[in-house]
Amino acid sequence: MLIGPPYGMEAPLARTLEEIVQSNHLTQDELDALVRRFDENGDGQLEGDEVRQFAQAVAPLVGSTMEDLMIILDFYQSDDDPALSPGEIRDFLEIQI
Ligand SMILES: [Ca+2]
Repeated sequence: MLIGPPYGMEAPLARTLEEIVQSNHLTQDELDALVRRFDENGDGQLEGDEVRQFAQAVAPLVGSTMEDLMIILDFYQSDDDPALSPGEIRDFLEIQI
């Protein structure tokens, strides 16, 4: 019998967040898994506290602070929607850092 994490079916990330950040490229699977990791209300986007958690996780990997990252993330808002969509997260991870 397989004993896995409580949410069992979740695909594990093949690479760590640090490796993804350093490579400036992420696959669709990696993007999906990342969004799921921080998307607490399950709406498929990151907003409010979810964005702060994401920024907090990424900041030390890029030698930045969470506050600075929050400002940078604002630039990646390609629409009026205050939430970060998966596409905006991809742009941020592939272009900014
Ligand atoms: Ca969300």
